[in-house]
Amino acid sequence: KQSQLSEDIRLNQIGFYPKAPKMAVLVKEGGTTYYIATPDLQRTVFTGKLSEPRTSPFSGKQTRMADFSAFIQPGKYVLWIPEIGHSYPFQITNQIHTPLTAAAIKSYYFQRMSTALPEKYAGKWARAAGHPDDKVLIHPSAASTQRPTGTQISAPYGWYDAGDYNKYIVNSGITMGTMLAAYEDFPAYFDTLQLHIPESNNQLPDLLDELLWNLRWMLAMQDPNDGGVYHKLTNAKFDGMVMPEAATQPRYVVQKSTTAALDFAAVMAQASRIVKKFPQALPGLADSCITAAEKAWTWAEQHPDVLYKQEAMNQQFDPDVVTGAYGDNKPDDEFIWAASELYITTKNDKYYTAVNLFPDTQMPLPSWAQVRLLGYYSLARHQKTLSAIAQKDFAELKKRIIGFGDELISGVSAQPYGTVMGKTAKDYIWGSSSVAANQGIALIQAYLLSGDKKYLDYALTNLDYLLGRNATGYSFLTGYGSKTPMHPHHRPSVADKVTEPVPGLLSGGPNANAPRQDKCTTYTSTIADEVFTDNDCSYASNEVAINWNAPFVYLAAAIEALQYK
Ligand code: G3I
Ligand code: 9MR
Repeated sequence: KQSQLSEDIRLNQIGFYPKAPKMAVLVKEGGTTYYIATPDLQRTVFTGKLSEPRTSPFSGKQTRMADFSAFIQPGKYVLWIPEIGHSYPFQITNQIHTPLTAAAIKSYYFQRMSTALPEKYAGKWARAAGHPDDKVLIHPSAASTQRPTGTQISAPYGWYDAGDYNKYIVNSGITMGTMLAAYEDFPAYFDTLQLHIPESNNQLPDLLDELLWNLRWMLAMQDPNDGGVYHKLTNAKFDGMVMPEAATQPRYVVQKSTTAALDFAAVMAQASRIVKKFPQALPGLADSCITAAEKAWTWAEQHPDVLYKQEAMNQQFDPDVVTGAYGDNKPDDEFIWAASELYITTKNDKYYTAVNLFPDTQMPLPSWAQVRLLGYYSLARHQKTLSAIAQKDFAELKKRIIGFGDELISGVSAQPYGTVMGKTAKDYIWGSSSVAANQGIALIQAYLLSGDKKYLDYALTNLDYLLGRNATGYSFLTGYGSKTPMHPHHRPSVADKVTEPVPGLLSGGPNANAPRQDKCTTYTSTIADEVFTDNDCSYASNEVAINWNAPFVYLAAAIEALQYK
């Protein structure tokens, strides 16, 4: 009998709700019976049979499932297969994912710019302030009559985008939109969620306090002279792997773009109606936000195809800017998202009629470059308050969102890990963890519109995926799980003297193309769902990013708020 730990048993390394599905996956041959046992293996509390083998379409490897959903007794356990060994310990309890949900939001506090993080809030990850961003240069690509090249503007605060030290409006857009949506869908859950941040004792929910840190920066990215929005605030080149305070290269805002203006408009419109509920704590902010949103929208209507093309920009202007591009050559979906949010907040039909809401039959999964569904989700969420013009489309919206849920879940029960994530190798792109999380959000939306619990169960399979039920064996959220990334591509985590990386950050996850993209040499597999390396050279599989953490926050919070009682 094997009583040692086996990494061949893959499961959510945190645990399970008493009354929800519970699955583990064995990726090795041997054994037929499994036991749920106390961690000392002294007492077995449940016995089950492993399933018939399933074959991975990517590797041809076989897996077998242990479905112990019928076991509902709270406690701390391992899954034990005498011929194989035992799993990491896990817990069965209600609120199992609340600590990690709070940590995933708190990770944004750790990404704050222009402020020191004192030990009181940051613990051993305390650090000095970086990037005051109060003397930001207008790059020649952004020069205007009122703001010629070299003009200084102030645009402090905001979050570091990822493992780098820049801030990008497009990526902030989907990040803010996703977390504001989480708040709109589950306000009661967030109203009591404590993050232990400097604002924790004020009148606002901590989540909103954290989002305001980035909102205030975004507002400063709008040129008050014309309503246009600078695409990003950045160094010319990426910094070395140093702490924020040591990264002191000149900062620029670069040219305005249509996608930045529209993502900005969407976020400001959405934020406006949310902060309006807190007039005492945030006097005037709702009005500032909606004014900013309408001005940005007007600019975008006048400039519908000012795309961000970094190489072309560098042909024309100096210095060359080679940081993240977030270039996107199709602003149609940004128009749909911005129009939807503006319409919901202002109730002005002109926004609704400005776009073709259903340009095709596609339901494209959200990503930084594709935000159409953010508009759909918001319209569905606010159905009851909308005018007749939108009511007539509601049936179509509902049909599409539920249909998308059906498409995501079809065939999943035969998948090697039984997760919605990974039905196709195409899921394993740069930032694949956000693919899993965004699929989860789509399923939560299908659940909210249909009331059919199967969508909630399938959403949970992707949370399980992210927390360890996957082909790499990692729980991708730093600090949460028995095997989590220790070396993410995250400058503070690399440069500080602390062994553990900053907690609550979601690693990008397996990316079939990663070795060609980051040239890191420690990958050990070429199979799509396994191309991952816990090495800080691996920005294409092991970086972190605000737009990946955000759907994780949504998914984990939604599942907690809706948890199976
Ligand atoms: O969507 C296509 C897919 O259809 C195709 O099959 C696949 C093949 O590789 O590529 C997919 O596109 C990839 C895309 O990410 C997926 O989102 C591109 O190849 C890949 O180059 C692209 O990577 C982006 C990366 O920047 C490089 O530009 C990531 O999305 C984006 O998250 C990442 O963002 C960076 C910022 O630039 C800088 N800050 C850090 C941040 C995170 O790494
Ligand atoms: O650190 C950068 C990371 O945030 C980006 O995602 C990545 C791709 O744009 O680039 C990283 O910076 C690397 C640069 O592209 C090439 N030289 C090494 C840099 C740090 O490892």
